[in-house]
Amino acid sequence: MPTTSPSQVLITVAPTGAETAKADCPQLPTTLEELVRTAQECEAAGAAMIHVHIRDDEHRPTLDRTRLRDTVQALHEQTDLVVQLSTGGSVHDPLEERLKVLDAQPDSCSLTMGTTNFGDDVFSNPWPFVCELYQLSQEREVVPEFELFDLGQVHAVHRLLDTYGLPYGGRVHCDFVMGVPGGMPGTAPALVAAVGMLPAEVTSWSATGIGRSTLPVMLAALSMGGHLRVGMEDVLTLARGVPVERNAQLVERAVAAAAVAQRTPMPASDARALLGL
Ligand code: KMH
Ligand code: ZN
Repeated sequence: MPTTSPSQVLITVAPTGAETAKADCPQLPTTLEELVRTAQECEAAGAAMIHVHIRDDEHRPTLDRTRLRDTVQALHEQTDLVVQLSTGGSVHDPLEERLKVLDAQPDSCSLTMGTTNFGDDVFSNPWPFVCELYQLSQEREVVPEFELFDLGQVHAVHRLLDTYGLPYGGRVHCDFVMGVPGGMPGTAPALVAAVGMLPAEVTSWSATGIGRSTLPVMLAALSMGGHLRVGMEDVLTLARGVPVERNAQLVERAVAAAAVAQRTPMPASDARALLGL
């Protein structure tokens, strides 16, 4: 049974990602200090969860386990946010390294439900890897967020739950990542189709649209009672030619859009109940 009010909206911030180079976007939070400051600003603006990709000293994506642990610890100490580590990493990360992300003991981990063309690259998620990561999340008591880039991946959630049962915590939270070149488009009809295919076990879902699909997906998700993911992992402009300067601007915009739909940002404590933490 939902313990949170339908008038609330869970806002997840994905502040960094693995695709944008610091040199191209100096305002991208890539150091631990920048990440923690960003997390605090986004929490103050209304975010309840943070989806984390980390960078090395040269600002390149890394899955270094010590850094991941330090990051989880710093975010826990300095914010109340639910900390979700990306197990997607970058398109170049080996599958074995991605499994080891759970060693850093996050609250939550992303779990992508299938392989997707990702621009000119391939975001590889073979079925045996998906199953291994899922079982590891159950064993380590980490709540997965199922990342769904296309309709086949929505169907794969049925298959996974039928085979391995419910996630740790007993709740099932999905996130539609739309508008990736190679995945489903970031449009209202695609979101309607995807939500209609979710298994009955799903207790909550959010959506994000990459690039110019960010606003259509946000507005469609709000109108359907969904939750929101925003952040510089997904979009780098507020409007054509207007760069995002701080991730908190994207959270503030989501809060404003939610207010039009008479929905208020969910505090992290309620997000924990929603996700089964
Ligand atoms: N960086 C993308 C290849 C996730 O975080 O789990 C994968 C991604 C999904 O961002
Ligand atoms: Zn990610």
